[in-house]
Amino acid sequence: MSILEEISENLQKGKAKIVKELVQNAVDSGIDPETVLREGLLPGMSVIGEKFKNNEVYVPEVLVAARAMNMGAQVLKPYLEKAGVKAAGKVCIGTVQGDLHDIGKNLVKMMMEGKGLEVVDLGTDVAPETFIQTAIEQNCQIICCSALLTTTMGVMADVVKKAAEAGIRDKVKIMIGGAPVDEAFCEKIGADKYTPDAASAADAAAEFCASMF
Ligand code: B1M
Repeated sequence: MSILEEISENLQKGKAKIVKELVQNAVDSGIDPETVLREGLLPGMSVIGEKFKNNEVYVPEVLVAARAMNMGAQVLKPYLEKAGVKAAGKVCIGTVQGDLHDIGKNLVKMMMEGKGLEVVDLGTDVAPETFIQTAIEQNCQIICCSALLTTTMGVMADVVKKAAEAGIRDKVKIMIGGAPVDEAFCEKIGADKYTPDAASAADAAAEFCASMF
């Protein structure tokens, strides 16, 4: 079994300490940190997702796997930050109201920090008003919303609406992402950009900031 397969297997079992060690070993042995993320950690989480859908595992197993995923990702953080061109700008990011999923949001944050962007992390279950207030008070160029539930993705439309009501719609870009969201939804609610993964979200944010300075 390759070290990337071992990472995936142990993540699925929720063995956070082992995942952390394996991720460090993989990087030390010269495997590109982004490959460790894409071919080790993310596939492990996908298997858990499928099993969760099919009722083969339940919330506790998913939570320990999520913890292992986050610990592995933390090891990668400094390496991902070193790579890439530095950009300047400020983003506020959060998972929308009613939604507690934060693994994808944390990855997006990490990749954006890797690009040199300053990221204000509002956490999960974030009300539309909180996104707007933060963008105003902290002079953010971008509001970044994550949603993993079909029942919460609609909150993103409220963020766009509230930004217009607050008179900041032409001053901030609104980016959206998460499994149930797509390009068509982005257009429908009038957000500025949908990206399917953390790396493309970070690229798009850096481009937006570069064009706004
Ligand atoms: Co939940 N859950 N969950 N869950 N969970 C899903 C999302 C689900 C698809 C599982 C399923 O049934 N197949 C399903 C949603 C169904 C739907 O709405 N269509 C679901 C459900 C139903 C629920 C509960 C309602 C279950 C229950 O209680 N009955 C409940 C809801 C709680 C709540 O939020 N109010 C719930 C709870 C949980 C846990 C707490 C157990 C745990 C979350 C732990 C945590 O996040 N700390 C959990 C998990 C882990 C999942 C799955 C298994 C994995 C999600 C994940 O982290 N993926 C998920 C099944 C799945 O996705 N296959 C599932 C890995 C992550 C890296 O991917 O978040 O997609 P993702 O992020 C990607 C991209 O989407 C993108 O970049 C990331 C990396 O490349 N991206 C962005 C994300 N945000 C972005 C923002 C951007 C740009 C890109 O901004 C610009």
